[in-house]
Amino acid sequence: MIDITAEISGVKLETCVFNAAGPKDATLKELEVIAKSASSAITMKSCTLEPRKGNPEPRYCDLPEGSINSSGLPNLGYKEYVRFSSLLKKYHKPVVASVSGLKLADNVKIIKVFNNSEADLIELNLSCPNVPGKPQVCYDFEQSEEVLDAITDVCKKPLGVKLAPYFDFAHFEQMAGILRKRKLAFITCINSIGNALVIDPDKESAVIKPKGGFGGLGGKYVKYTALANVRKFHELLPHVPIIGCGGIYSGKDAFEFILAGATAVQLGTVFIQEGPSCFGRIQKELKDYLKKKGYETLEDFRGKLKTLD
Ligand code: RRO
Repeated sequence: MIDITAEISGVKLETCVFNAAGPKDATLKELEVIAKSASSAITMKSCTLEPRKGNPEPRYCDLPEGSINSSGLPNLGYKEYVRFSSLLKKYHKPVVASVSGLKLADNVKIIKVFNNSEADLIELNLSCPNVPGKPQVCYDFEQSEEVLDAITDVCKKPLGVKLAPYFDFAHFEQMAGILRKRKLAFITCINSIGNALVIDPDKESAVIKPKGGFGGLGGKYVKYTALANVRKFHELLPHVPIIGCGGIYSGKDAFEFILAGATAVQLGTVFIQEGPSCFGRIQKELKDYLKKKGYETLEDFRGKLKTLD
């Protein structure tokens, strides 16, 4: 028997593969599709205090090897996701609430209500690239410290943070220093790579409407950046579970993330492009790959990446 279960802060996942916050997870109908799929948890769309329609359409575009989006946090408002977390309990899977308040006071208020909800894990999204006029919090280290101090103070559930990709070792170290000082149940690496620009040369136009065409890049284009972020944070914070996200399309991709140090992986663009069958397919591919390698559990190889020096 190949075991691909995972555990995050006492929350057991039947497999290490589930959905990422964002794609097709804003309504109860969409969440029930995830609940009925092989996804091992149900992650809900990042929520704000008030409902939001999001940015003007078109705000998402499939690309040959991934996606670009500037959805702009369309969501039903946190109260609905608190309600959904109880309604989804009947599927007997962990529910992950994603919180992305537009200011610190909003996050505090939302988290306080989720404290008394049925959500199992809370992922604080510090990395949304698509709200006009709102820079990504996790690129501002002072603000990140302030937010994390306030949130870790009030949050009674296992709390994780979702980070944008970093590209410089000094930035990894700065963020790891901040995270090390706070009690975190997990880190999710990475959100989409913010403010990419995709151009249609025939139309001589950007492919999405908001922000002059700038949006978050996802899918295969970001896999190697995501792997680097998982690896670096695993090296710097070896005791914090990391959820890898970014360009996972196959069991082998999932294997690479775990080898880099991930405890679990989330699927984003592939779920949009393939639909809910991606969860079972990637879980099966991962199990088959472990079998081929003679591994029985994820612990056999987690974080054991070889380097050439
Ligand atoms: O809704 C979005 O535009 C969005 C969010 Br909140 C996020 O965290 N990452 C992303 O690529 N899009």
